[in-house]
Amino acid sequence: MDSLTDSQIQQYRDEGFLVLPGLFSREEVAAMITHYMALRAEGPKPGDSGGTKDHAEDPNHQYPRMINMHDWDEPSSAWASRDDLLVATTCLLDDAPVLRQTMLYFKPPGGRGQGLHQDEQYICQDPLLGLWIALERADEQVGQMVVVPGSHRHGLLPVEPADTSISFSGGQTTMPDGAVTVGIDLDPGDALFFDGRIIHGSYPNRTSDRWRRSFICHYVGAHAESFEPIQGQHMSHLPS
Ligand SMILES: O=C(O)CCC(=O)C(=O)O
Repeated sequence: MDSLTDSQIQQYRDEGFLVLPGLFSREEVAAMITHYMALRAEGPKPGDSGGTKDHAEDPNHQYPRMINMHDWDEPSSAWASRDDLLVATTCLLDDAPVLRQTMLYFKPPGGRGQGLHQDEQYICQDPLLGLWIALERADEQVGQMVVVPGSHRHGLLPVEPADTSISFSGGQTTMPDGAVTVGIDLDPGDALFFDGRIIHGSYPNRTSDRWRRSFICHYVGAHAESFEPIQGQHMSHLPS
């Protein structure tokens, strides 16, 4: 891939997200699942997050989300720095991308989702871009990614406590009036690019036999600005 098309870039600007089907091959994502399951089986890693402790039955506690694997795992660093990803993120950020974060969300059968939020309510840099790669089929039953199209244009919104019976994170965005959520079905290897201000998240994996593993990267532009959050607009402002 040399570039995204103008209409792909425009869709990202207008809607706040863009899907690129089949960015990774089926063989690549199968190898990634094998790789990350082996890493997970090694035991705890720095920054693991199984979510709020009030739902001990949540299988995310047995398979906590890994973070910043690119700091200590060479394949993660290589996957997050692939040329095609950097071409796409350069077009969408209109700047040179700098890898800010990687995550591996295992979301086993029965696992809670993540309350709907804006990524800049966690990472105070703008512009920020999320990239979500489906390692296996992600549809409504397994708690696919859900977005509120166009919501990046609201700017940052207040945060509030999430319903931790369905969210492994304790906070969520206060929904603006008229917000409509859309679930994004993805097949293995499909990529979802999303703006750091779009409202997004996921609901629980309601199946008893399907996982919803995903490789997630966040990039900032080389000229991104750091900002101080306004009180009540950052997840750390919620009572713990
Ligand atoms: O994978 C999910 O369900 C949510 C991920 C997410 O919200 C994020 O990476 O910012």
